[in-house]
Amino acid sequence: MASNESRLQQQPSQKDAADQNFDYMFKLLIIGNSSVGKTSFLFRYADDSFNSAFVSTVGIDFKVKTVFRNDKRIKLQIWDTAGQERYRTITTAYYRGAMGFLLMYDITNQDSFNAVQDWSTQIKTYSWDNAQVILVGNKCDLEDDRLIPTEDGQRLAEDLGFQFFEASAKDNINVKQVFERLVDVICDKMNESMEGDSLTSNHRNQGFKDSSSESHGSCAC
Ligand SMILES: Nc1nc2c(ncn2[C@@H]2O[C@H](COP(=O)(O)OP(=O)(O)OP(=O)(O)O)[C@@H](O)[C@H]2O)c(=O)[nH]1
Ligand SMILES: [Mg+2]
Repeated sequence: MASNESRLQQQPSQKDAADQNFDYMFKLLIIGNSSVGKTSFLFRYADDSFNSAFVSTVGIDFKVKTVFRNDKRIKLQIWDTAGQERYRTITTAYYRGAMGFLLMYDITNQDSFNAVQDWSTQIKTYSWDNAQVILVGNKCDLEDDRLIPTEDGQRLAEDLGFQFFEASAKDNINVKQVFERLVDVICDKMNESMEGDSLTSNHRNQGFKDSSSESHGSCAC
């Protein structure tokens, strides 16, 4: 549960973490090899900030963000995992109960793409069957250094049954869209399984209650 010092200051305040004002809580995880840009992606989404220095995550960290769907307040509790192998036991312990995953690779890093299959297996092993996954090819601003063609990412996502985006935390490309899509597919899945007890009802079945004062995502419904 540690993170580097400079980023600790930007963790959600205790007030945010304790705020009970929400209708649903979605637990999301960002996973993938070290240095693919998981932390950068989360900081871009939650704080609209970007740091070009690489400070590898130690263990696991999280941020909260609130979005709205059908006038319902959905608190996203977004866990940023360390990609380094040595933290794997800690990070996989957090998979349980996650409703959605961003599985990230770096379009300029072949190893990170090759590892996607293994990360997918980790999801199947440690999380719910119903967990929704989006495959994200990050660093699409680095077109000159690209090693993974877009089509390869698309094909792999199709094979694994995941949705697919290319994105850039640095240039803020598709960052919000990825999270919005993940929320949408989770909502769709919930509506399917609830059969009528949909998001329009006052259904508070999630374990945490919390809210962020940060900016709200727009409703894409
Ligand atoms: N050009 C470019 N660089 C990026 C992008 N996203 C992240 N980076 C850089 O890539 C490096 C690694 O980013 P991190 O976000 O720390 O990577 P991580 O996946 O969290 O790594 P671990 O914490 O070790 O698992 C940093 O130097 C970032 O500035 C991007 O979209 N484009
Ligand atoms: Mg990190």
